[in-house]
Amino acid sequence: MRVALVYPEVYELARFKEKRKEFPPFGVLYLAAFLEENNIEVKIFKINEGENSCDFQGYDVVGFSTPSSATYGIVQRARFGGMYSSNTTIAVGGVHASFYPEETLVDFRADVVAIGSGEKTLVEIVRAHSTGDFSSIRGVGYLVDQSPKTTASRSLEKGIDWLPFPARHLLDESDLIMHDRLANTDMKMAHIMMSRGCPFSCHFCAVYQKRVQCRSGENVRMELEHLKRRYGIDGFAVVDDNFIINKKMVREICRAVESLNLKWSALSRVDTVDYELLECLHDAGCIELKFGVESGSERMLQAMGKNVTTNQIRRAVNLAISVGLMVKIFLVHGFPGENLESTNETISLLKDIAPMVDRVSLFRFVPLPGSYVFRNAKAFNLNIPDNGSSWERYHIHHNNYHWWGDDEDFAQLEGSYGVLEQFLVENWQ
Ligand code: B12
Ligand code: SF4
Repeated sequence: MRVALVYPEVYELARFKEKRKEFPPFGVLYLAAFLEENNIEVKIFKINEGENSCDFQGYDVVGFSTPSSATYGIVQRARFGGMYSSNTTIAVGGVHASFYPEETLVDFRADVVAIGSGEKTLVEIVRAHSTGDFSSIRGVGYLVDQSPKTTASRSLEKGIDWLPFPARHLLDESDLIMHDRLANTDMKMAHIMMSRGCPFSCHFCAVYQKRVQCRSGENVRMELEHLKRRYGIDGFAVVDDNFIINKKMVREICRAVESLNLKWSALSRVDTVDYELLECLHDAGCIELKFGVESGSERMLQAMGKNVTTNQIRRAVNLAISVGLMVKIFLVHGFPGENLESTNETISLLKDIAPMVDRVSLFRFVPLPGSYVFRNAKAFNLNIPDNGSSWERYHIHHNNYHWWGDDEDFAQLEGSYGVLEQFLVENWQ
């Protein structure tokens, strides 16, 4: 059996305009590793705006990964621009397919769509290739007489130590090893995932898996030892959406990696850290913590369902600095209800914490398909384009798009975004 796995390289959106490489595609790397562990041959194909007519002849299963809705169109074009053998099984998975399996089945003319975590599902799909009968596989969608049908969801194991390490050997080293992605250093580094899932429900976020699955310290240490030996890394970045959820796991990982003498960074909410835990991170080599701050306006924090206060933000930043960590913060501007007043509140918070904040990333709000705000578009008064085509509904792009409110709201939003952006440029660049 031969499987082709297809993933979209970074999409030119927002700050990714320069086409710079960000993280490796962990979804397809884990899928490929699990296929190999099951003695199934696999090759990874990268696609982007320009390169989307691949030759898939000779592959029994072609699996398309839709990591975000933003790349839906690119992946769709690759699906229809490719050359196939006559009996190929077309499978689609990823965050977008998980949220919208039925539309994905139809739009991709797919034989089967995987919903959620895909390793075991894909191996079972490959085994069902010869019969084309996917009905006994959990966590999939398929068409019966042109109508989409989904099977019962797959239960998630408590831990994920059973997963093989991502099949990095299938990609070029330049896709994996980077030099300017760890805090403000130029250290040779790699990315690593230590957990899956996030139980929080921030309204703008489209994280699919709510249940958290962790790795043990020992398992993480083994992967890092491999990365040190194979690629000679000096550091790593934890890519988990929200690394600090299970404090016991975090402490265990810190203890396990401490003696490797690697420098690293991770993401966290502001309300899950305490002094003792931050010290533990620092002692284990963590040099930078990235906080999802989002806004300095209590009203906007509440509207976004963040469930944190500006006092918690100040406290977390102070604590991180006091143990010797560098701090990066993420901001979101333009969630429904944002105006000049809330933007000024954000600027005022930033003025207070500026001396302690090393780096800032500013994102403009977009209603991500699958997020709470997208699913409750009416309640938030969102203008989601809808002419009946999934492509139009899901192709999220933001620059200058008028997502909510009237012309006056939009003018105020654009003006206040400019003020905030200018403030960041003056203080952090
Ligand atoms: C790493 C990451 C990135 C990297 C992408 C790296 C790459 N080369 O693909 C970077 C930083 C570049 C990035 C950019 C963007 N990202 Co991003 N990103 C993530 C993040 C944090 C982790 C993805 C990941 O590796 N997950 C771990 C793997 C193991 O899970 P997985 O990818 O879902 O794959 C599993 C299953 O889905 C399934 N599966 C996947 N593919 C397939 C295929 C088949 C055939 C089968 C059977 C199964 C299957 O099996 C896999 C293994 O279990 C996710 C959050 C998240 N937790 O998923 C956001 C996330 C996917 N990103 C998001 C967004 C919005 C973006 C951007 C649009 C941001 C922007 N403003 O520009 C861009 C778009 C880039 C793109 N290529 O699409 C959103 C997507 C929401 C949505 N509905 O669109 C997410 C969910 C963040 C969030 N919480 O809201 N991103
Ligand atoms: S923004 Fe972070 S904390 Fe909130 S739901 Fe998404 S991953 Fe979880």
